[in-house]
Amino acid sequence: MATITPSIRIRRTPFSPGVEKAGVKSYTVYNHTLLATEFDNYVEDYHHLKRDVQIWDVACEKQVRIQGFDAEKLMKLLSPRDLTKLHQDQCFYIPMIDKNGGMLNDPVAIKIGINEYWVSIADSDYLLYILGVADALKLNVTIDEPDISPLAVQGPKSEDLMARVFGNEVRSIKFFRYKKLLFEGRKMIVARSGYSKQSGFEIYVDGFEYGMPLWDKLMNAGRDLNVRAGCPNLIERIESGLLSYGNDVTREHTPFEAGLSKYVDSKEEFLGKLNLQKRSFNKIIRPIEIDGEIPSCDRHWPVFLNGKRTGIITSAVYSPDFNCNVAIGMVDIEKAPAGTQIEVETQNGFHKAQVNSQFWN
Ligand code: THG
Repeated sequence: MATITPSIRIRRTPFSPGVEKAGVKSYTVYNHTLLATEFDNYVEDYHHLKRDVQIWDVACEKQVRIQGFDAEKLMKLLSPRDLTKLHQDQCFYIPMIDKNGGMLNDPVAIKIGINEYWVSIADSDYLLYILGVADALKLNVTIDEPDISPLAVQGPKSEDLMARVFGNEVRSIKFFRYKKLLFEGRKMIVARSGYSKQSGFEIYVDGFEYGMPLWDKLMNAGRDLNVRAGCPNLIERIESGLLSYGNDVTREHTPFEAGLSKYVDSKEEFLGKLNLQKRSFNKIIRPIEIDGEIPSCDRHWPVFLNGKRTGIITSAVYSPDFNCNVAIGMVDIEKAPAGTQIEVETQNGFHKAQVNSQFWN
């Protein structure tokens, strides 16, 4: 197998030495930054995540910081989600759209204060878009990418491990809320969130130099909990229906097609509002079960209904717990409801498949 040539453009993170020491097997590149994809292998990593606790270097989830008098105004212009409901100790998952209603990113937004928000971005150069909007509208804000690196602690034993390092206060943090807790005298945002459904936390590590000390402290404190280095797991995230921007959803799709309509509820003006409301849509994200042995999903797999194209598969993998191949597809909303028998064409040929309603709820 060929490897990626290391260079400055492909950024390392504060936790890279820990990831390497743990024996990372493969990486992807996300926001121009290294992101591990496998340590042991997808299946072992998956069972371990669902049983124990893992430390994830997700520093690639870069923070776009918006500060200043117009910060809230700008956030409301960018977001179809009702941000009047976002409290000062809270995070919101938000679809972000362009003027035509197409998805540009699906970050987690964090309200730090009246005049400060962090946008924890998915894999698109979303800082550039925010900067363009702010400059064009002459808003009174500064926009930058601070030295803040998310570290995720995920898995059923995550709360016990976090309590050993940050104290019992972590136990009272509610889902998608945060507290500012001390690590080595430095206040850091600790949220109950993360890119898995196995429960967990994200620490927004404030300062590169705190990265490895925190990594090591968590690893040492969790030995008897069988803590390991991990990463977002392909199998677990498809089972859980967590979308991957750039894979499952792109600018071609509205939040409705992405299955994110519950996050479109802003009553105020936002960029693209009218076009989003006017734009018709006939496709939607659905869970799909594919028969037979499938290769890795590194290209769109066409989906057929009675021999006619009816959509695409964008992510797929074998799930040991569900004992079938789980997939995410964008299919015709009317012609392919749950239960529809379809066919999927992979690089290895045709497979019988079924639109499902069961793995996500
Ligand atoms: N954490 C942080 N930043 C991120 C991600 C993250 N940025 C990039 C990427 N991941 C964004 N994508 C998602 C997708 C789903 C969720 C979070 C980020 C998620 N969704 C919950 C769910 O679907 O159940 C619920 C969200 C809600 O109710 O508001 O967790 O993982 N910091």
